[in-house]
Amino acid sequence: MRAAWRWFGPNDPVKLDDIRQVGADEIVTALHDVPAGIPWTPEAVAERKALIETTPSSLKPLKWTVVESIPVHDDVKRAAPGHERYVDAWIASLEALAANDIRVICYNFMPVLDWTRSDLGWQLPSGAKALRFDADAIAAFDLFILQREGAEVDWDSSTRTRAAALFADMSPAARAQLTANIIAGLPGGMTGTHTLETFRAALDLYRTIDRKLLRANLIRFLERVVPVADQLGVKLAIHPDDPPFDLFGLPRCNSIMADFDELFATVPSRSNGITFCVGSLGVRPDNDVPGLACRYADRIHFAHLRDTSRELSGSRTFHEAEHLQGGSNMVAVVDALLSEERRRAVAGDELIPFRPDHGHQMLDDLGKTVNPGYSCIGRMKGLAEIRGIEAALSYAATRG
Ligand code: DNO
Repeated sequence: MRAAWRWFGPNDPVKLDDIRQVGADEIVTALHDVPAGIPWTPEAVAERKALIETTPSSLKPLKWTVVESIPVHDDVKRAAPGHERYVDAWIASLEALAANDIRVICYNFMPVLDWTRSDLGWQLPSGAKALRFDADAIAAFDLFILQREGAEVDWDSSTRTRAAALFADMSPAARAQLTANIIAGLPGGMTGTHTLETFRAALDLYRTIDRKLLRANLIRFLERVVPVADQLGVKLAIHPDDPPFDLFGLPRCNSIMADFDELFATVPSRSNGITFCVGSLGVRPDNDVPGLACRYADRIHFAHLRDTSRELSGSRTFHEAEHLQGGSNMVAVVDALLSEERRRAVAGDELIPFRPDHGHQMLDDLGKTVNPGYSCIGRMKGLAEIRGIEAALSYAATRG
């Protein structure tokens, strides 16, 4: 497997010279400063690539191989009038990347929000900090801060009761912090930052769009971009919904096996693939994550190897676990990826780039200003553990 590392560009507190030391050879990044809907130029991509790949002679080179992400403009997700120009811009970005020999593109199709958490620094018993999705806090936001019409029917009665108690106990500062965590944008997020007013307005635009329509819009988008990807040898890797269920009345259509089965059956080209994100898929007890890795093996163009733990049966609360301690069997997932790689090696296909994701904030990173989920040491620990699994399984495979 090809070890990669997400880098947010020149302002990332984790520098390229740090990344040379963590055990990764490839860089995952994007032109994060270009807003959704604006085409990336070949020159801008070349400039960023040169920044990453120009290496002092005594040091190990890094290579930019994966883009995470080209943002899909929200108008495309709604197929709003005039959205075609944003599809054209997406295609222009894809062409600019291919012109620079960057051929793996991660993207998502979640309306309005990208990944969502209630807590960005939840203290673990070890003293390290994790990201957490506390369903009670999210419900408190939905019911009492956002005061969304119809929110009551989306939360079961015990969650509503706990949410009310939680909200009553929260200080104004805690309420403001919760709001910011949910709607003010997270690192690498592909959606804008919101105030309560703009968020309500964005939700409103989805009133008539359900899961089925959203999927139809995704298919429509893919019918335009996949032929270009086919022609340029670019792999498209959709990121599963995070979390993998509807939120704030917004539909999500890439959460479970039935969603991906339909997506791949409708647009069968092998360029139409997946970012296999273990932690996102694993939030659903009905997702057999190693089973999905086997099922979609030849469409896995990129992998996010991190894991999550569901906290309470019947509730949607989860937190980011240590990379090998979550609810999915990471060893079985890596085993599935390695067996797919043996097939690819014979076929002459590219091996799978993967990155560790959402590390804990720990040790010297505690107290530092970091991109939540993207501090260095926790991710480096996750990467080391995954590389350990890979080494052990590869050795076992040579012994038969
Ligand atoms: C979070 C990331 C997501 C991901 C996008 C892909 O840490 O996994 O922001 O980059 O959803 O488009």
